[in-house]
Amino acid sequence: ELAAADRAALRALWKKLSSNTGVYTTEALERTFAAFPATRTYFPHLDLSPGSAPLKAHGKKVADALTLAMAHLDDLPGALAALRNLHTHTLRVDPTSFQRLGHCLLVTLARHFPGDFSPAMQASLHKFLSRVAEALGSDYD
Ligand code: ZNH
Repeated sequence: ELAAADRAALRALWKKLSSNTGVYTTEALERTFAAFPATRTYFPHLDLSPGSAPLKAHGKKVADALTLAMAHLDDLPGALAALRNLHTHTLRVDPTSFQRLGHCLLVTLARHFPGDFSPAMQASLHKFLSRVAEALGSDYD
């Protein structure tokens, strides 16, 4: 589970992102769609070209959900219950796609916050993103 040290590191990093969370999640989405084109298939109705308005809008929604998750580190399943319903029943997102988005978010944050990205920070963030993916409906670890 998320230890006290994980939680403290995660909260500190998220605080650093400040009001720019949407910028980073949008970059993570761009990286995901570029590096793993199969993930695009969930968004046939959206313009996913880099910098597009729908991409930014979606990035902001994902960022806000992660901010909500950060505020409920001891109850991620509870905090994300409604989104779980969406991702399992309606969208049927596969575990691999969650893993890929998580991977790209790690790369994005490592690039923007190199000084904060110790192996311990990476491990805490990986744990967090895995728990979020689990809460949203995937079983991957
Ligand atoms: Zn998701 C949507 C979150 C992952 C796909 N999403 C969504 C939203 C949110 C989210 C918040 C919105 C909702 C409403 O509106 O109500 N996601 C999220 C998160 C995550 C995710 C947090 C992780 C981390 N997703 C994901 C993935 C995928 C997806 C991986 C695939 C690839 N989503 C999706 C879709 C949608 C969503 C498709 C819908 C969009 C539109 O707009 O239509």
